[in-house]
Amino acid sequence: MSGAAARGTTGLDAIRPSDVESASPGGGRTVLVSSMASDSHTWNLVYLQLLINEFGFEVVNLGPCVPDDLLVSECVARRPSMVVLSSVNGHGYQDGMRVIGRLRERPELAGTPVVIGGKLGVSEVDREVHAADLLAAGFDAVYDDRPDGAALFRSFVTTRLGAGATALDAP
Ligand code: B12
Repeated sequence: MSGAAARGTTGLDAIRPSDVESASPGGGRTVLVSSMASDSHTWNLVYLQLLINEFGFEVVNLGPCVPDDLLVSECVARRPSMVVLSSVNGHGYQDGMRVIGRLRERPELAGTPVVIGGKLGVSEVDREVHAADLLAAGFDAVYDDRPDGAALFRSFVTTRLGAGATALDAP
């Protein structure tokens, strides 16, 4: 009998993110990647997982359409060294402004680096204002549809988490 079956859980329960074996609760080298409630896009998350693996971290990827409560509970349970949120459907600003408040109100997550990136809105208008709002609300960095986003993100990770050289450093 599987562990999930032994606990009497349903099929859906059986694949809860907290059952992912690569997770290392509280581990200093684990980064949590997630989308937010409205966004069903997935390849952005796969891309981020591979990129962060290259930085030398384990990744717990919660996937798309993650409800706020699940995101908060997984962050509190796992205590990742960083939380990376991604949104490309155009609602990232709204989702991000809501979610960062939920994360920061938890004392366990008050000092955790949390960044957001992707295509956070549907137009260029107000992009800078929205980025400033997100920073003021508690994000440590915002990467909104920038061609140099990956390089800036690597720089942030190196500075804040002390990641080693990566493939991006190759000539
Ligand atoms: C495939 C796709 C879908 C698929 C998704 C399937 C799946 N399982 O993932 C389906 C058909 C489901 C879909 C649905 C929708 N989509 Co769509 N989709 C796309 C498409 C064609 C490709 C996305 C993709 O996979 N890219 C590959 C990944 C690797 O790249 P990426 O997502 O762009 O992410 C890159 C960067 O943004 C950045 N990045 C992302 N996150 C982060 C985070 C950090 C920290 C950093 C540093 C960088 C970073 O790095 C990545 C690599 O460069 C894009 C258009 C396009 N050509 O980009 C539209 C697009 C994203 N979709 C769009 C829209 C509007 C929708 C819908 C709302 C359409 C609708 N009316 O229903 C829905 C949204 C549903 C929802 N609830 O979210 C818009 C978003 C508009 C905007 N933000 O301005 C786009 C841009 C199309 C367009 N030009 O209008 N979509």
